[in-house]
Amino acid sequence: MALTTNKYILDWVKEMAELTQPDNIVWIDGSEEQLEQLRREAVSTGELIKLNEEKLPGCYLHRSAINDVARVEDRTFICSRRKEDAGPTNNWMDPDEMLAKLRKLYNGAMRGRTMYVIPYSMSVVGSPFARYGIELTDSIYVVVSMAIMTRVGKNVYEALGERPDFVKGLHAQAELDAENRYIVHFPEENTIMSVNSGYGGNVLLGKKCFSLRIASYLGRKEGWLAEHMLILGIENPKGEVRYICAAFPSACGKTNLAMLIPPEIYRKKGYKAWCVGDDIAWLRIGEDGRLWAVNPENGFFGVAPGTSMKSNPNALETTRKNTIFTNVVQTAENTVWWEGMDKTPPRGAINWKGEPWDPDSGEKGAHPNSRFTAPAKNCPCISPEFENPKGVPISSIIFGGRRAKTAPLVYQSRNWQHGVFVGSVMASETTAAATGAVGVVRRDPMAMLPFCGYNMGDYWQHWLEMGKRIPNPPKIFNVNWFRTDDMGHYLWPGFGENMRVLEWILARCFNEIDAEETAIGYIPKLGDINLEDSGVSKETLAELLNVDKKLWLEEVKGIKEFYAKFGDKLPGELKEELATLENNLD
Ligand code: GTP
Ligand code: SPV
Ligand code: MN
Repeated sequence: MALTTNKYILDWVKEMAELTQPDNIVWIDGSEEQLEQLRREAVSTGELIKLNEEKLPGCYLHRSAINDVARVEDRTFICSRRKEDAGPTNNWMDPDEMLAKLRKLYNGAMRGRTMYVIPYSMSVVGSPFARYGIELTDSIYVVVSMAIMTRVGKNVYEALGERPDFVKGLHAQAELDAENRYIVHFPEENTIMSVNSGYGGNVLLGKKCFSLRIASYLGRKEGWLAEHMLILGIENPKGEVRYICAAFPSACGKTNLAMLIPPEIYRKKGYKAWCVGDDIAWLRIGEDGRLWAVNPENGFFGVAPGTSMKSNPNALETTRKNTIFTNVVQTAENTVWWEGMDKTPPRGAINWKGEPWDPDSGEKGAHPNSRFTAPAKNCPCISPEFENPKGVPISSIIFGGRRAKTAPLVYQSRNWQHGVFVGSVMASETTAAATGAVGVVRRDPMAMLPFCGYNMGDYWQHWLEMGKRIPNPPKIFNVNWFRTDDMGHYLWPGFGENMRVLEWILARCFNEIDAEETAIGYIPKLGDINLEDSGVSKETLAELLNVDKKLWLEEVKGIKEFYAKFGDKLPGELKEELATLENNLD
């Protein structure tokens, strides 16, 4: 039975059901009873595997199809009416043409299956930040995952009333055919359509599709920002909490930084770290003239490999109950394992593909983009402000990526405009989070290349205009945890040790420390990064902070090529900043 009288929802569900022809329609109410019933059903069909209840209570394993393990950027479209509104970095097709193509793929796709109607909220229901969505799907995995990642429940219908302003999402698994897989956004219609996939990033439509691609479009219209950023609070010994946002591309360290545990020397002094979000931030200008951030999500869809008691104990702890694991190793005792969890791969286990796995074979047991879907409230360091509808005030915005060379450990921009330039020229090595080559350096402005729902040139302009409207803007920095020596070893220990860099960043934000000016911006004075007990020598720090002019002149060439794609849409301010950089390097 329908759980709403909202005519826009009822009409749309009816229309989509006529197209996809499911045998039944089930209205999701968000209750634990209904979710439990669905989990049982999914276990009975093999869609979910119940894990060891004693060791991992309430946890499940899911395996996606072997050809369906990551986001598909080449099959992701922004179908605005005008091509120029999607811009040179997005795939585009005329909306009518795309709809005709999609209708064929959806036609009868749910025959013999059930359509689930999921009402969900991004951020706390009823809060001024909250935005609502309805996702239609024929996958129980999607229903139970959305119930972790977002706020699913009947109260969404109450909050929405009879209004039409919800994001429509249609997902059908269809044949899981990679050749006909499409992740399509119609920003002007508030609509998302996903077909032929079952992988989280392509089908949990509240996440990248809504909270970044659609929300970035809304943010531009309404004067706010939707960003691919973690939100972290650092509490100092005086008990003051200062908040940062950080944008790193996929699989470049957001979840790890968001759940950071400060090194012992900091803990002893009374420093603490609080996680507000690990992937997405919605930012607005507060009445006090600062920028305020909320995390619209309710859970973490985190990278499993590399997560260990050493690298990220908080993430591991978060996944010990009520978690869905995707494409990891299933051990003989029905628990989970992945590369980098510990040094002893399990014997007699099953790999991510569901086959018996020999750790000596040289083949990986877990897929490099295997993930956990875990409730935010499980996280030991979840911030007391996590559900605060006002969000948290941001002192610093940090951009960063994976660069073996070129980018120093940290540098600060000279001002907001220069900071926008720094974000716009970010580059990073590609990872397994999207299909395609791994380890290739590409431009990924603000870590939003795959997630901006409109023309990236307009997006930069929007950033520049936001800066003019924020009386007390955050200071903008760039970090690189991934610089290597000539043997390819990381020079910086990373993870919890990144606290040492955050300390400098926050000191800069509150005008508590000097810096050294270079061609690219401000860098720390050698003595100003605390290296006590870090195992890092002053010489290594000097190498990490080195700005190699030759490499940066190469960089300028790359930036020019990239900027050229944007034609008239490239803001003049960014051209100016590029000229300044080139001058400074001479
Ligand atoms: P998405 O969920 O795809 O957006 O990724 P993310 O940005 O949250 O990345 P995550 O924190 O999951 O880290 C991805 C990979 O980078 C993991 O394998 C981590 O172990 C590794 N990593 C994270 N932080 C650091 C660091 O400071 N240094 C080094 N060397 N590796 C890191
Ligand atoms: C990312 O790729 O940045 C992720 C995972 O956070 S996904 O939901 O697949 O986008
Ligand atoms: Mn992400």
